[in-house]
Amino acid sequence: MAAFPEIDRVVYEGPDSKNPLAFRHYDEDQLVEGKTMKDHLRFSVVYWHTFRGSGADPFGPGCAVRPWELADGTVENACERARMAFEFIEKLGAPYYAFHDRDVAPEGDNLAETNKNLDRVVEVLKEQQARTGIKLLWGTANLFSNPRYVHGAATSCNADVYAFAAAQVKKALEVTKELGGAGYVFWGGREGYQNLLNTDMKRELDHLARFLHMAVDYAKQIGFEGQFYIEPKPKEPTKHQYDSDAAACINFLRTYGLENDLQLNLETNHATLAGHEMLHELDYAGSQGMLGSIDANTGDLLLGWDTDQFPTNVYLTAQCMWAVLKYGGFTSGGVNFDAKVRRESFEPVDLFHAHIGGMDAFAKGLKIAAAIRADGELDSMLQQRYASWDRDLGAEIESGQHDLPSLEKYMLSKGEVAANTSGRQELFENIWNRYIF
Ligand code: XLS
Ligand code: NI
Ligand code: NI
Repeated sequence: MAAFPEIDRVVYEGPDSKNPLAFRHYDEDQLVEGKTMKDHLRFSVVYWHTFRGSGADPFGPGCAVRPWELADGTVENACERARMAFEFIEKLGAPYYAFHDRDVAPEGDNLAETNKNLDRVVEVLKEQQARTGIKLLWGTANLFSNPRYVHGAATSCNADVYAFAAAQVKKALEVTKELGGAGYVFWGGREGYQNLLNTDMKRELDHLARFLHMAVDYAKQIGFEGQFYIEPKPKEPTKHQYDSDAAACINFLRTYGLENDLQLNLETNHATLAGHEMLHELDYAGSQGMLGSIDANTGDLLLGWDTDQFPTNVYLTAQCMWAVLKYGGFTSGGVNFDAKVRRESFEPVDLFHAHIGGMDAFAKGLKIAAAIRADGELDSMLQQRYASWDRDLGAEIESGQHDLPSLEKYMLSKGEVAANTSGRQELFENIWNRYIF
């Protein structure tokens, strides 16, 4: 059965198109900096929001009309849903998708049955991947929805829960490998705390690190070569999540010797919740050689929680792609729409509008970022700002030729510093805007 019989493959029609079901900027074969847009952006559709999101919120149940929710709870329904999911992704023209184990298949009465359910749906996913050429960007395990994870998973006070989570990750790694996944994500779920009085933070962090090491070891054991990522988020559901932002994650990974095995999967609205701009997170991770992938979305600053809306702001998408290009582009990662339509957008066609808008915003952002880089004006202004570090004293300090006494001697003889010049922030912003409008 088709879920979207009235919708054809979405195609590129150019900036003048008024067709709501066409791309105005995402032309997958167009070359940007010598690479197709498709290969730059590596768009991915998420299973959880797009195919499992119901629109439920704390004030009411779901109201989304979804042709694939036939008899929820059965494996047959899950298989049929998977076929319809691929119909959507294929019609949209996205090359990748991502899922949690529990998005695709229902739990059984025990772990063995649950694994069997997953295997059955994975067969369908495999057949659909082969039919369409759509690939898995990353897999992950849901270690937060089931009530057993009430105190967390890898940071639970209950060792049995830790073992269950480990078994779940083992299986999720196996199916991710089976489906040729390019990566595997750890998002903290409930790995954090609500109250420090009942929390042994050091012990929980040690356990989490041990858990990640076990995953890395098992991947090697089974020959899974995908990239591991950790996804920072500062709060929700706990008031403090251990993976709070890029800097905290990198510190954690380095402390526990995991820095060569995991990169970061950065999500826009998580950056906002952490009190950072997305560009900060991308630039920080990139500067540390750890920028892996993006969960593309945006929040609503007037609401203040993780609303996971689709990104439509070209200023934001241009900044994202500017940072991605600066650090050499995606290798295993991509632009993964960890985003959901708002509750009021409950018809199936809204899923197309949302993704088309996000893809066009990112395609336009990519073109803007490439144009800024090609002109080089901002780059040379930035270089100019640091020019004192390219010669004489600055160059000597950078190459390690100075210490405190030698700098004192230099300053005593010079008396006062060379005059500072303006930071020209408004000019930098105006030049950036020239490429936007
Ligand atoms: C939740 C996270 C989650 C991860 C995958 O806030 O963004 O969706 O991306 O577990
Ligand atoms: Ni995410
Ligand atoms: Ni999120």
